[in-house]
Amino acid sequence: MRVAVVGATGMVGEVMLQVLAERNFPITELIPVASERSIGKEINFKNTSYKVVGLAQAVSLRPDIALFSAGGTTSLEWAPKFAEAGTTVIDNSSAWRMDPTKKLIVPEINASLLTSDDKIIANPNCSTIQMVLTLAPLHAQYTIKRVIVSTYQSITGTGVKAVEQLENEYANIKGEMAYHYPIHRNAIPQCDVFEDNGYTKEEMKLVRETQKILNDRNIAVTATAIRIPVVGGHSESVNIEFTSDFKLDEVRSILHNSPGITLQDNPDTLTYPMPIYAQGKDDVFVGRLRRDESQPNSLNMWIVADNLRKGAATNAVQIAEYLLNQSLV
Ligand code: A2P
Ligand code: 11C
Repeated sequence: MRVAVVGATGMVGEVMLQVLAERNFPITELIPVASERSIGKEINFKNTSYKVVGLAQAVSLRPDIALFSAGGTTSLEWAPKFAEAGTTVIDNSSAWRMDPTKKLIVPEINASLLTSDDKIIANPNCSTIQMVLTLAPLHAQYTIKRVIVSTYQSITGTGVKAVEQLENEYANIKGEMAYHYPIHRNAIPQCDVFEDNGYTKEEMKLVRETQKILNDRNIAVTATAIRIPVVGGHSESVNIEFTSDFKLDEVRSILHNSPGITLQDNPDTLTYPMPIYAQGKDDVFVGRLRRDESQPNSLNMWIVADNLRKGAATNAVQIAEYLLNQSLV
């Protein structure tokens, strides 16, 4: 496979390269792509050095697959050009996710929707991926009526600038601000921009993308997304109301047997998921499973995942692996 990584010098792009290498994705030629200012820069991949190229040159090289993580504007303009040249694009931005002609894929849930005609495939938002991965098997069993989610999101979701802001604040250095407010010793109740309804775009991604991936517009979702000074991953407190009742042990066993999920749930041993332990791992970690005693058929749980891995790079590479294994590229 000839694979382009668009945004190869960015936070997610770098993890994409790591994940491609770790999983031994069969790459015959790597094409690292970034903005004009990075052209010519050397990128090391599996002990070989590759030179960063610009988008136009990358299109002309007609890679088999292009993994995009260079922002929505770049995706909107350039993904169609790659697609037209015959390249299959897996796009990590929000540009195409809600386009009814594009598929929004979490491989464990809905990869079987993909065909060789899908030339632009959308990778969901990080906070959505970790939540839907756990919701999907429970929805299949008990039918979800409503989800209430509050997130505690890592600054790595914002990119390099946010990590620099936190480091500067630790060191008491005045520098460029990725957020409107300090993030050290703080919790900012705003991820992404506000929409007209008073929710942030991040919160509405949790609503809309969940319904699209689970292919069920009847699932009611309401979200509050918070940025906290953490680097290892996103955490989520999730309350789920089902149509039918459940047994807690059965929920545990469903989650335990679902691919991509690690159950960490034992109050006796203080076992529960946390971002410092999720960092660098591909699984989604679930714990603090409790029946919501305030109303029928309802469950509380806590979900943690490395937002740069399963939330972005790993999910994108798994889509590429599926395409390859099914001979769709
Ligand atoms: P560059 O390093 O040249 O700016 P992050 O989200 O961590 O800030 O990374 C964004 C990634 O997207 C980087 O690799 C960045 O390249 C790339 N990028 C940003 N804007 C463009 C653009 N207009 N064309 C191509 N790549 C871009
Ligand atoms: C965050 N979820 O943590 C974002 C980052 O829609 O792909 C990724 C934004 C997106 O702020």
